[in-house]
Amino acid sequence: MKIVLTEEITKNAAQEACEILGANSTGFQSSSERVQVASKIKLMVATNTAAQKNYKSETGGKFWVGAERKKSCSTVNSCGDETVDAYEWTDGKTSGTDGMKWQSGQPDFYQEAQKCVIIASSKDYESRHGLLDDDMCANTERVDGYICGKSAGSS
Ligand SMILES: [Ca+2]
Repeated sequence: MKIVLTEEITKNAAQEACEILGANSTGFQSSSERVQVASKIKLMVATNTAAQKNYKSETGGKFWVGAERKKSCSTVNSCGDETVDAYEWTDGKTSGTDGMKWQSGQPDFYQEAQKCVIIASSKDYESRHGLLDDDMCANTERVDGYICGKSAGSS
């Protein structure tokens, strides 16, 4: 798995950047995998001045991951439990929802426009660090990077 620090990148551009590396925007198979990535993000951000600005904000910095809202779940609560039924991993390898742990009150499918998913990095708001939130796929605000991994045929 590769964590890339960058700024102002859309989800689509992040996916394309992962493909150039022979990978995909990645999901998390388990909570321990997600926590491991969050720890690595914390170390990387600690030495990156640009990312630290978002790291200290309430929302935190955002790293795109390989999950999206299911196309069939077009309105809030249209698919049962939003935290387990409304989103799916998109890397073609990750399964289940063990690694899909959301921030409090998320996913909220805000304005029914937030169809992509980020993992947050936050220093001053530890309760959000390493947890997921749904966000608009074209959003670049407070985006600090993306995470690649798990293309078909690799690990
Ligand atoms: Ca959200």
